[in-house]
Amino acid sequence: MTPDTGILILGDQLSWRHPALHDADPAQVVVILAEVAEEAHYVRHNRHKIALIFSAMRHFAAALEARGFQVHYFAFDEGIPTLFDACARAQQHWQFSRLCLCEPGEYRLAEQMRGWQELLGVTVDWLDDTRYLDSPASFAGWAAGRKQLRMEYFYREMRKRYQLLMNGDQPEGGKWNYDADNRSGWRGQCEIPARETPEIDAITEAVITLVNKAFPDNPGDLNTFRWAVTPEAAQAEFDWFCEHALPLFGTFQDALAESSPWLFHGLISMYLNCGLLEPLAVCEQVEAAYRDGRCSLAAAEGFIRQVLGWREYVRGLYWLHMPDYRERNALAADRPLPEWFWTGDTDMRCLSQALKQSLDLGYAHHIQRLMVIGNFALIAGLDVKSVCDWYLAVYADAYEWVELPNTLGMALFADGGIMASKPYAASGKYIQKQGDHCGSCRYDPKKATGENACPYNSLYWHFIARHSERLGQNPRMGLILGGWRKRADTDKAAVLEWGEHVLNQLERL
Ligand code: FAD
Ligand code: DLZ
Ligand code: SF4
Repeated sequence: MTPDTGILILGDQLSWRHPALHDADPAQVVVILAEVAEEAHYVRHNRHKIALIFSAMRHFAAALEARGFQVHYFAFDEGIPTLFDACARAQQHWQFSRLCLCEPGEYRLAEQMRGWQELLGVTVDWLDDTRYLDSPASFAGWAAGRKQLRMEYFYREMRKRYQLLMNGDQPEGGKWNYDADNRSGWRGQCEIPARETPEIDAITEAVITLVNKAFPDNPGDLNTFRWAVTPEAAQAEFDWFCEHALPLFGTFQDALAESSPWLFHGLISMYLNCGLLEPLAVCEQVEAAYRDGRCSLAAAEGFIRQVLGWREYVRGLYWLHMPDYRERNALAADRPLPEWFWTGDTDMRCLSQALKQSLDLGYAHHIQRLMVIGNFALIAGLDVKSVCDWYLAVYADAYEWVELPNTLGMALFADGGIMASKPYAASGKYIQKQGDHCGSCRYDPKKATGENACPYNSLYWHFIARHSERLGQNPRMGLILGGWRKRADTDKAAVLEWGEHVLNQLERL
């Protein structure tokens, strides 16, 4: 039978819960998947991200066929420029009269897709992405009329809505948030469990060869490719996390370790974001681990807050504030990105390690992204657009809906406080407290001036001083500003002068 409907499935929508697949009759539809130049090139994506998506797309296509679906797959070497071209070619071939699209994760693509009905001359059905736990419309309703948006209140609503870690209408354990239990620094207190690499099959091998050849200038060392590319393999990774890492996830959530890029983190954002794992299912599995006594309440709550709270909250903010959001630069930060952001070659040990693993592995955990790399970009006043493009490029889990609010809003405070109630600025003292990098660094975290002084220290005070007027209006900055103002004038002048010196030689740090 000739299909009357085309269904486009994007590289980050590889889920059986895709709204168009839900009750589709395989005999009536053709599913289109396309590896295209525009999506692969709109930033210098990490090779890990491209390889993960292409391999997961190819595996998903095979699984669709196994369930009886007709699939029209465009491989990268067919040279299809855009997703629109792929749909147009598939339509010419199959002559379907209806195309189903599920709302994409990026504003850029959503804008393009709005013109497709007219350009293709077929009916385009636009479906909500029901894989998320909140919708942009529902978030806008929650946000309407509130003077200030805060994740914590949104999160409480979501806990009630999904009855996660609840006793009736009360939070399990009597408190909503156990963040205070989740701040231990890393001093090698215990063994970090070793992780195994999921199987690399012939499909993934072929994709790795293709990506190495077609993207020679992109970051990413595919000799270290370690990502699952099917829902089953991603689930096995998550099961491993629940058994081996979840019990200490909360305790070391904010830690930084020389010996491990992963610590006790989930390594699941890349799967949640492309459809291989479902957010509600992972939260339920973690709650079950807590209820069975396999992890503490602080660990379970800490994890669920990230997925049910932060992840949905940033998506809500993105759609609420786009397209203006990406133009914001509240602190007028415009200093060029040092070249070493693309190599990791800096003597700052914490930063070098975070940059190198981001570039090579396509992964850094939250505190590296926020308090090592983001914090440096914030206090050095690096150009907001360049920093956002860098984050969108280097991580295997990066899509604008989640990258932009986290980078522009949370890390750079460039939205003026929509996302964060105060800038996440910190000196070397914080990094020293949270981890063990400083012992291997040529800089001294206790010094603020002089050749071996930790650059984070003078840059931090330079940041506070140059934005003191604006930050003075923020009650949460009162103590810090008060402390700064009370310091002796000579002391302040020396730190600021050194900070200026550091800013003038960022490339050489
Ligand atoms: P875990 O520590 O195991 O956490 C579990 C899950 O919680 C994550 O997989 C993720 O889905 C969710 N989560 C945790 N924090 C956040 C958050 N702030 N926003 C959204 N989801 C969250 N996450 C992305 O998925 N893509 C990005 O492009 C991205 N860019 C970021 C940029 C900056 C500057 C910062 C500060 C954070 C960014 N994050 C991003 C959020 C977070 O750092 C990653 O989700 C997390 O590090 C992924 O690793 P994990 O799966 O091991 O997470
Ligand atoms: C990130 C990405 C890449 C690298 N390549 C493709 C692709 O070739 N085909 C595709 O359908 N999707 C790809 N993606 C994911 C899309 O960029 C993503 O769907 C949009 O950015 C919306 O989130
Ligand atoms: Fe990072 Fe400063 Fe510590 Fe070096 S001394 S590792 S730059 S915090």
